[in-house]
Amino acid sequence: MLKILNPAKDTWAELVKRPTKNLEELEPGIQATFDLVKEQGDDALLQLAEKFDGVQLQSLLVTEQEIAAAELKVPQELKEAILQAYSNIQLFHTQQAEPVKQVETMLGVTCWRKSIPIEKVGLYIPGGTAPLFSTLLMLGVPARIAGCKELVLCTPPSKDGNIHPAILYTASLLGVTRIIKAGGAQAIAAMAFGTESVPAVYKIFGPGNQYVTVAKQLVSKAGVAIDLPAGPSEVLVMADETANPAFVAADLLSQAEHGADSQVVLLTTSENVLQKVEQELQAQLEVLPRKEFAAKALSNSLGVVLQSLDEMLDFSNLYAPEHLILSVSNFEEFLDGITNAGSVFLGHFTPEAAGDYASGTNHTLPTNGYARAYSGVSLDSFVKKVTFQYITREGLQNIGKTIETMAEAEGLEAHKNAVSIRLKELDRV
Ligand code: HSO
Ligand code: ZN
Repeated sequence: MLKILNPAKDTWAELVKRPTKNLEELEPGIQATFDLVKEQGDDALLQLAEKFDGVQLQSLLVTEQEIAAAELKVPQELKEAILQAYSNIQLFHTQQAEPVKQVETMLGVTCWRKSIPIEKVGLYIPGGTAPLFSTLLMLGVPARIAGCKELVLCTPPSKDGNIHPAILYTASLLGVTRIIKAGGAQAIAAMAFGTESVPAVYKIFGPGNQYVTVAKQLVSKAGVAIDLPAGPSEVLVMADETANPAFVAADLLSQAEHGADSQVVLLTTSENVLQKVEQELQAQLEVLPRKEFAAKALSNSLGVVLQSLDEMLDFSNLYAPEHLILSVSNFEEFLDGITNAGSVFLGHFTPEAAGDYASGTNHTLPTNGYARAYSGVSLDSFVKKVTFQYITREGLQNIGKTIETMAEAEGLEAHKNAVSIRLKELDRV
């Protein structure tokens, strides 16, 4: 962890920059994958599963038997944990639904807005070193609450051609319509353009490696919506003298273990706290199974000593972290000052892992400074908000002149006429 003591304010903008990667060079290869999927459909997916996942698949689609077999493999304790998390996530996201409010803006002019589910959504769950069934819950639960009709899941198979049983168990709880053994850019292409087995969807969600990230950016240019511009995970912890260094280190490591490119930041007013956290980091790192990833991530990370709590807040707002943990005694005093963060964890007993799994909030959040303007995934991500209006005859008489005057001033005579022609008719009868 790079240690920085009282950096001058004019250096902050440089400090909050994430280690950037230029992903544009991946585009031609991904475009070639897209072309293959468009031309050869399922066959392309089978060929690429052999090439990239090292497996000759009998079938792309997961069968009912595979789901039933997976269910037997998930330990009871894990099933209960998944059900508890499901219930909390459902409770929190159900409350995000907005009641339809009809507003009469002028007498006889009524407007309202209604959420309509996106009919077909694609969920991508990466393979690799961690089977992220928790991410499937974070995407599938709000999709179900929103009322999306088709939930298509793509996830890469392991070398034996199977998908992790907890992913299949979670998918079956959610009533996922179709589960396809496909990963990488080819899975994104299949969900965007459709193949014999994979229905084309209108919006694609979920994390992934660089290839998946670039593939999502490319399909979004082609008119398929995506959830968020994804980047490596990050956490920023603000710690005062009351912080427990072991807790702080554990939180930093819980994010660092995601991947070598994760970034963690510690802000503190106390050099003593920074020193103790560093000792704890070393001790806790030693026994972590994913020590290699976490150590690499720590080497890109920052420990910054600042002069006051207010300075910590300013720095954090400039950084706009995906996760912000306030390990301070008086967190209430900070709440109004937080302007940029994906999700915030308050006090000494609220680990970020709670939000990652089970408290109820969503863990698909804006990274890489996007928290300045983007929100995390929520119920809203799975709906479109459609406005409606109804104008009575009297209403048009009330609002007509305003529209005519404005249309005329913009030089748009046909717009004006759409009102005038009706007003004339009303005058006549
Ligand atoms: N912290 C990750 C989500 C996750 N953590 C999934 C554990 N499993 C999102 O930044
Ligand atoms: Zn996590």
